[in-house]
Amino acid sequence: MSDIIRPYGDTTGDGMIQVSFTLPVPHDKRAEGAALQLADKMGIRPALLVHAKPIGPDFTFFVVYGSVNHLVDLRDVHVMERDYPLLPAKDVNAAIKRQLRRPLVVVGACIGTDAHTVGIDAILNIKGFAGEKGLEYYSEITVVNLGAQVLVPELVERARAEQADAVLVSQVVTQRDAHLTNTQEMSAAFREAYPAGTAPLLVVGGPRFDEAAAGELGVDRVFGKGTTPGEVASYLVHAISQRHARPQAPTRTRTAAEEPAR
Ligand code: B12
Repeated sequence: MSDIIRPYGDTTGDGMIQVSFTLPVPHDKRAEGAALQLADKMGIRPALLVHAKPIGPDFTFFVVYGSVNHLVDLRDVHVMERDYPLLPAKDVNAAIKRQLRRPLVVVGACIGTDAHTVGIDAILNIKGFAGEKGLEYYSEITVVNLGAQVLVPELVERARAEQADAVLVSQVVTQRDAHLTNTQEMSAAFREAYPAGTAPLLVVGGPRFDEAAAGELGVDRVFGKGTTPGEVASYLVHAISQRHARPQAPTRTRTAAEEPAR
């Protein structure tokens, strides 16, 4: 296969793409002309207006289909590859037992005003996602799911109270980059609340995150759309083992009084 590719619509390499957008004008002939002008300026030539629908009195939604000349060079595409092995649940449980000698505690939440809990529930709840059971299914993982609209101080407090090994945060709403600022606020709060090197693993997820952005967000890992619980469980085991390999990161063992009745 060639490294240089073009989009495909009717015939190979015809460059056809489809885009949708909304313009702040009422739906009429002029609005449709405006949509075609935008498409032309975007290099979609010739452009066909395949859908136009008013959204209230002052806005119009468009779908435009047409050909572009741009080429994609696959050699210039850089993506974040998974750098840990995918483990079946029994191996995850065995690794936690071996490394921690107690269950791994995970505290999860949607923070800020975000009320989209389906994503974090897909990862945490026993029913899981995409045919995989959620983290609650793992005998060696204790899940505390705080639900939606959790305030950052509340999350930090609960993570401390539960002696969380990992904090899993979901952010779905991206309006005004809320997912980025909320995540940065959250990671800063954990850095402030814990002595250096002792904060829980901070993991954030949601459909519009860039998985390579962990550093700038101050978290250990970012998961994007389509993440499965098995990927998260495997990552947690991997990250915990990395931490154990680091001498400065103190490990926590449960006291007899803390042992859950199982
Ligand atoms: C269901 C839904 C709702 C439900 C939420 C119910 C609930 N309990 O969650 C309700 C009706 C309440 C709702 C409300 C709103 N919604 Co809504 N909603 C959706 C919808 C249709 C589906 C989201 C969903 O459930 N996806 C399925 C899950 C499984 O996918 P996921 O979230 O991506 O999660 C996966 C990964 O991202 C990842 N993941 C997610 N979180 C985490 C966390 C961790 C730690 C990890 C490891 C992985 C991970 O793993 C998951 C499994 O793979 C989307 C549109 C869409 N099709 O996506 C809009 C959408 C998210 N909503 C949107 C909006 C605007 C709103 C409202 C503001 C609407 C309004 N004006 O009131 C409100 C906001 C409410 C609030 N305060 O947050 C917009 C957001 C736009 C944006 N740029 O931010 C969307 C994209 C719709 C749109 N196209 O406009 N919504």
